[in-house]
Amino acid sequence: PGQQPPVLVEDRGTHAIITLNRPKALNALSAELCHALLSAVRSLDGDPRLGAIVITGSGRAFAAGVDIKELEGLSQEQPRASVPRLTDDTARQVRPVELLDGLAAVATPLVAAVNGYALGGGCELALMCDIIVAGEAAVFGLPELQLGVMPAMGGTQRLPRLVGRPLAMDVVLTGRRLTAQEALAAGLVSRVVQDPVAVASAIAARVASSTPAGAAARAKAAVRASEALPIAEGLALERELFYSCFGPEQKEGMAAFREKRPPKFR
Ligand code: CO8
Repeated sequence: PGQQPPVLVEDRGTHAIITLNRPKALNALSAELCHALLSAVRSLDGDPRLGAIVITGSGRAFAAGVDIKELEGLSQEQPRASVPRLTDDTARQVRPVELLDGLAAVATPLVAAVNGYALGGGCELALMCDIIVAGEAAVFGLPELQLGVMPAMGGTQRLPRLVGRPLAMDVVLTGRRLTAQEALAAGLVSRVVQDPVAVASAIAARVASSTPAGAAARAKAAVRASEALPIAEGLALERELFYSCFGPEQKEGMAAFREKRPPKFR
């Protein structure tokens, strides 16, 4: 553990910004960093004031992957970890990088602001987020094969669902890196901008100010479910989640429309 905290958390009132903070190691995902990141996201997820969480990296990387120095010590005999609930006791006993699978269960929308290298586990971390905003210098890639292993934080499953098999296979097998513009054209990111943190932050603030937490969480869950469910099941889930919106948020949203005033959700 260094002197610097591995992640920095900034609470902006309506949203929060988490900055991966190992710039000298290009924010490589060490055990300590993974643990701090998931703890931070989980505690922010429980805060009703916060409408979205931005994740970014300090310096010239978003994250250049899992910390290779720590990965080197793994072996085939490592127990397969089930994804645990994060209590401090259990968390420290599980391979930390697998803890990040827990990000999939976070209800608050996650916005990745990819400022530079997003490679290997760093790219896969971005793929776990709900919206990805890239800076012009962003670089995406899955170079795990060049290390004698393969992507294992969702890259082989999420990338083809987002960009299609041909490009995903090209990226996985060749280690080819995608520029921000290529990532945009492929549908991997939704915007390429000069200042990704500022834009991600504006997106987060907009989500927070214009949407109620319950409806945002349901809509996020429904969109995410489209990656896993056959369409008939997805449509049934969507309808069920729609009706579960009818309550205080819907009453306020529709009353505000009728009274020609902005809704007050948070
Ligand atoms: N792990 C540890 N340290 C890293 C990593 C990393 N992934 N990436 C960069 N660093 C360190 C370098 O070692 C270097 O440290 P030092 O100054 O002490 O030598 C420092 O960061 C700066 O890096 P470079 O000097 O290499 O900077 P360059 O600008 O020359 O190159 C690159 C930048 C191209 C990004 C280069 O650093 C690089 O190729 N990094 C590795 C990228 C990579 O292979 N990532 C994949 C890692 S494996 C992975 O993510 C597995 C995911 C699945 C795991 C599932 C587990 C269950």
